[in-house]
Formats: sequence, structure tokens, C-alpha cells
Amino acid sequence: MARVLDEIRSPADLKRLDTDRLKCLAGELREEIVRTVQKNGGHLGANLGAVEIILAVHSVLNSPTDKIIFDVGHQAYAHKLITGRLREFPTLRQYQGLSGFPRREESPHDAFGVGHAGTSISAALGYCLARDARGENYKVVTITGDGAMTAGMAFEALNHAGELDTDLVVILNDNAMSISKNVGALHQYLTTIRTDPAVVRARDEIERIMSRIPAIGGSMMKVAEKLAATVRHVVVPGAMFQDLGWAYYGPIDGHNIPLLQRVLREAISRGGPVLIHAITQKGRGYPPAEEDPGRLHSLKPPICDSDAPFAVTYSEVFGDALLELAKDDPSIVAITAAMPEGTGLAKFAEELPDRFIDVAIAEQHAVTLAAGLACGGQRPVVAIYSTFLQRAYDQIVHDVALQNLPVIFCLDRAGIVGDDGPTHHGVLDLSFLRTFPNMVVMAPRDGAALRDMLCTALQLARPVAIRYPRGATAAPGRNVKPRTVPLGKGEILREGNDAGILAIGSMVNTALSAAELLAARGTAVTVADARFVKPLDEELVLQLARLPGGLVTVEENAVAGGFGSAVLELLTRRHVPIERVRLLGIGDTFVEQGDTERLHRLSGLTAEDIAGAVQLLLNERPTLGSFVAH
Ligand SMILES: Cc1ncc(C[n+]2csc(CCOP(=O)(O)OP(=O)(O)O)c2C)c(N)n1
Repeated sequence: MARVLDEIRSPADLKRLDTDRLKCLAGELREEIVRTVQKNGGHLGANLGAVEIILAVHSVLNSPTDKIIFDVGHQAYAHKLITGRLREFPTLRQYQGLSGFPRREESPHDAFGVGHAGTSISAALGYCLARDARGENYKVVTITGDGAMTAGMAFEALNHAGELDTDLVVILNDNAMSISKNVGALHQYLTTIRTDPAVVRARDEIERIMSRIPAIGGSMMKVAEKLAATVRHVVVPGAMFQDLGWAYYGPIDGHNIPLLQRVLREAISRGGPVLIHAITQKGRGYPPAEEDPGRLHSLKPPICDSDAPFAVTYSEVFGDALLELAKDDPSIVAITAAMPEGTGLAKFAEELPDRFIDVAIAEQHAVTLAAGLACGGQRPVVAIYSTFLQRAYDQIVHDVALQNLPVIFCLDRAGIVGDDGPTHHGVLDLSFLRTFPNMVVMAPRDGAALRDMLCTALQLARPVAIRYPRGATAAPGRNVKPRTVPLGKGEILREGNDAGILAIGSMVNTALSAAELLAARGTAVTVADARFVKPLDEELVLQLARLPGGLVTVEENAVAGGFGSAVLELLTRRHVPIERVRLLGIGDTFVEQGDTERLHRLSGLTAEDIAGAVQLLLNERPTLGSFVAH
């Protein structure tokens, strides 16, 4: 049977569809999303829950003239499917395929690029102010999750917009879930609105009134006034949004398309900042995701063989090690910003709930909270993905490093993460962390080293960052006790007299493979695991730089300001010539999405690339200033 979806070339086509056809389209969109995510991996629950909101918004607005701005953006698959990207949808999250998030370069309908949470209202307000200043006349609507609403930026934007007289509609897509269950007082507040019997009665009344509003016509305003009075009577007193200067409509059923359309039209005609509180169900329409929305938040692409020999992930090693250490040290506190599962802390949360803190999507707060905890005598361990810690740059500088506080940062997903793409690769952390005075920066080459580094960090009375990649590692031996690593000491793993390879973290094993390739070609290299980016093992660096063929540094981080740059700084400080030094790492570019193996290849980070760099060094005659930081 012909699908409605196949008739939708652009959102303008939605305007021809009646409610029944829109409902049918919602079902087809869900089927398309489930089918593609099962094949390619990707975000499932949030996308399924946002289908009706997206259809309602697109059928009322005129995108791309009107601007629809997503938060986080992993709810936008239905939006992609109805904005001319149906044919390309099978390429979702693949190399050179459709992004899993809105991207401005992908479509004029993607009004703002996203991936990190909490940006929608700020970006939308920027659009509104630009529109007003330029005398333009388009509408701006955000689709903002209840999780995203816990981010500091969302509060900052609510605060700002609430005192401006600009037309902006925020649809709060409230499914009571972040990735896992949402947390915090705002979440409690929204839950009260959702479940308080008086509010539920008011909501039913609103829906009854709204269902009587004609699509067009003069009585609309009157009915709307009655609606507003009802809302004010029951919901608004003390309502946070109203107190901040926003008109508040809701809560309404976020799966009821005609109701959403009517409330949105009313919100637009009202003017000023308006928040529509829409209740949705994460995973809607796909029973496994409805039953376990946390687990089916996202799916991984089908397992690739290279993962097979490994039983554990770095996240698991970290979570298990911290739990064991915390059992012996009652001052240890684990902190996450809405990622208990992703960071491997779920077991810790279960076994030591009093020493586990989930601050919601509030990375900046997490860091300064940790600083306060450290001042109060606790040992905070902050587990945040590398890419999301970028948010908390100043908190690390000003609140932790400047006061030399013993806060431990555990940065998961450091390096190239794969199909989530440029918003999620964690390739800048070494560059920024190593510039902070007092900070120790380490990167383990495997799970056992991660445990050792965690143990080491707890011995140090200063800020420490440990960064490790996404994915699997060999399980550290159960009976092997973690050891402390001497501060600022690397480790030589293989000796050879021709040249040196100094690698850090995830690149150490690749460097060892490069040494094998070189050995087969008759070249003997020394391979060392630097372990520390800061403080650097000066002796080791000098020793390797003096090998006749020179030295190649390798890191899964930007070359600019990264580990190799630190090595160059050291060598120039010690007046060692640097013309026989090569830096391998991520170039001055945002790495695209794709499978990690391909992205490593494209970034020049394979064993063959490292071996090639060594060989080039050996073949080249040294010329002054010939080092390449690509
Ligand atoms: C700054 C930041 N921190 C953490 C994340 C990881 N993350 C992705 S989605 C998500 C939950 C978002 O919840 P919500 O906004 O309610 O959207 P939903 O998935 O429920 O639609 C989190 C924590 C992120 N994307 N950005």
C-alpha cells in the first residue's frame, strides 16, 4: 500500500493532510525510524516520542522560513524524514551520510546545529532578536526536552527571554526521562504538574476547550482567554515559568496532533515568550522501547568482530574500580551529569547511593560542586564524557585548578567516538587540560592502566584528569591489585635503536603494532607509553628525541596544543633540535561521523601511518624547521 510518507517531499505537503492522514504518517515515521536504527544504530526512544510534536510543528509553521530549533537534536529523525531526506535516511550516522543530529550544512530546515544539551532556547532567542532587529517576520519554535531544561544554559536563556517582549515558543517535550530517569527539583516540579489531580483536571478542561476552538475564526481569542483563566486558576500560581515572564500552556498530551496544532497556533498568536508543556512517552509506539526507555534510548550498530575478544568497556573498568576503592575510602564521592549508565557508575549508584550524585545535565555545576566537596574534605570523582566537559572549562580553571583542589576528572569517550560525529568526538581535552597549572593529566593504554591511574589519582592532593576512549579493553585481572604509577613517569615497552615512538593512551597499542610493521621492514624502534601528558616524563622524552632517526609522538587528540605540542615545548625549552620530531594526531579540522576504524585511517592514526612517519623521518635528510604538525 502506498505510504503517506512517500508523498511528503517537504513540510508544505503536510498542510494537505487531515488528522487521520497525519496519524497514519506518524505510524509510518515510527516504522522507518525503528527499521533504520536497528540497522545503523542511533537514538530510538526520544525520536519515537517526538513524532507528533514534529508533525504538529511542521504542519503549523512554514519551515525553513520559520525556524524550528531542536535541543540535543537526537529527536529530529522524523523532522529529517519530512524535510526531503527520506531517500538518504538509510545513510543515517554513516560516513558521509545523514547526521544523527540537525546540521545547518545538511538542510535549510536544520535551523541550528546541535548535539550537546541545553542550547535550544539561547539559539532561538538569538534568532528572535536578529529577526526583530532586521524587521523580519518569521516564527521561532524550539523543541526542548525536560532533560535539556535542567542544563544551566536553558535557565540562563529562560531568564533572559522572560523579560523581553519577543515572540518565541518553547515546546517543552516532557517524557520524564533524560537518558535515564530525569532528576532534580525541576523534574519534581514538572512531575507535580503532570500528576497533581487538580492539574490533571485542568488539563482535561483545557483539552476540552481546545477541541472546541475552530481552526480559524473570531471566537478563538475568547475561548483562549477562558483557557488562560482556567490555566491561571489552577496551574499558574507559583508556576515557575509564569513567574519568570513566560506564558505557560499545559500540560497537554504531546501525542495529540490536533491539540498540539491548536495550542501552538494560540501560543503564536498570543505573542511574547510562551512555553507549551507537552507530555510525551519516550519510546512511544515500539513496545520494547516503551517498556525499557532507558536501555533503548539508543542502539549501537550491529556488533563488529573487532569487539569480540574484549569482555569489558573502559567505562565498566572505571565504574568497578571506583566502587572498590570507595568501599575502602568513605570520603570518595562519585558525580555524574545525567550519565550514570554511560560513565559506568550505575553499579556505584546502586551500592553506594549516599555517595553518588547525579546533578542532571549540568556539567559546570558538577565541577564546581566537586570543588566545594573537596574543600569540605571529600574526594570527589567527576565522570563526564570528554566532549561534555568542554562546557566546564572555566569551572575547572577557576574553581578547581586555581585552588589546587583534589578533584579527579574521569573523561570517558575521549578520542574519536564514531557515528555520533563531530559534536561527540572528545579530541580537545588534552589541549585544554594541560594548560591548567596544578593539573595532572594521564591517559591509560588499557583497562588495567586505568585502574592504576585512578588509584594514583587518589594519592595525589591536587587536581587530576584521566582520559580514556569509548569501547572495549582487555579486562584487568581480577586478582591483580591496582598499583600506583610514579608521578610523571612513562614506560618503555619495546626497545630499538633506530627511532622512537612516544604514544599516549589509546594510541599506545597502535604504536606497538607500528613497531611490528617496522621490525618486519628491518627498522628497530623504541616504543614508550608516556602515561602522563602532564607532568611529562622529561628524561624519557629526551632519551627518545636523541635516537638517530628522531621521534614520532602519537595521540588521539588535536595536534594543536596537545600531547605532541607539550613534547615540542619541552624539547625547545631544553634546547634540543626539533627537526626530527613528527606529531601525529587530529589535524585542524572537525572529524566527521563514521566507523572509528575509518576515522582513524582518515586522521592518519593507523599503525601503518605511524610506521610511515618513522620511515619518512629515517629517509629524510634533516632540515631546520621541518616538523609537521598537520
Ligand atoms: C551537555 C550535554 N551533556 C550530556 C549529554 C548527553 N545526553 C544526550 S541526550 C541526554 C538526555 C536528554 O534528555 P531530554 O532533553 O529530556 O531529551 P529526550 O532524550 O528525553 O528527548 C543526555 C544527558 C549531552 N548531549 N549534552
